[in-house]
Amino acid sequence: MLNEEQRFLFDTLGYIIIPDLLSADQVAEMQSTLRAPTEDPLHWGKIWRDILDLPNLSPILEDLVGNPMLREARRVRDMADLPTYRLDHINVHTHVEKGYEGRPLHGGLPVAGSFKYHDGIFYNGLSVVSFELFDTHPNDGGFACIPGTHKANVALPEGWADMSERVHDCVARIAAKPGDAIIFTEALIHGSLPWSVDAPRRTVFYKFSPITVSWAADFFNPDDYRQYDDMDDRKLAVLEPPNARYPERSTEPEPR
Ligand SMILES: O=C(O)CCC(=O)C(=O)O
Repeated sequence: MLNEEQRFLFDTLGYIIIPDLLSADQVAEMQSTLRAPTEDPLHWGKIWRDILDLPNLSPILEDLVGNPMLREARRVRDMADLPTYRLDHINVHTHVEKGYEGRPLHGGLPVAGSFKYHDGIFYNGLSVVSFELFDTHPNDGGFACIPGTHKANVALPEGWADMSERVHDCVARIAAKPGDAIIFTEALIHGSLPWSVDAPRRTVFYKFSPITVSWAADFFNPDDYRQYDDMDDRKLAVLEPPNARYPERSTEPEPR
């Protein structure tokens, strides 16, 4: 789970960086199996499915997007410890080359995500884990956000969203090295800076939602992935469509 410093930073800023979340080998495996983003990345290789339940990521997602009440109810009933959040969709950016104009600032309440903190519990809507596969130095381009705007009450001023010509001083340029994960709520106002160097930018976004919620109109079907030996009940649970995880539902991963 997040430590106290990370909890403070996520609550205050709307994002955190987890250094070295992926090992050099895992990054190399992603770089070598990356394909056209039109295909389902979960069929590209084991690493793409491993990300569904990494031991150093899942507890953080439980903290940010999971459902502690459901987790406790399952514990009391001696049921399997399945993740209490779901994969909403995956985006893979392979189009970012020198000259890319960037993607305007977007997100924010209540358009894309939601954010609340109460009694020690985070209630996040759509939340993103972004993995850079190459270095993104702060002035080369990459992820940008206006820290704290996941709690903003006032709309983004006219003309600030487009970052192709001018980036307002309040926009933070967030650099990451391969293997780092940037975790942010879609309630945060964020976007992509213009990309200005010869090296490409390749970024993988796994986006998670609370179990009953979906941003995407299409859902994963756990049955499409049961054929892989590396899939287990926890990974299948992350791929369930939105539902309250009531017992004996048709998509329940545990043996019926
Ligand atoms: O380029 C980035 O890292 C930002 C991506 C983004 O805007 C998003 O995932 O919604």
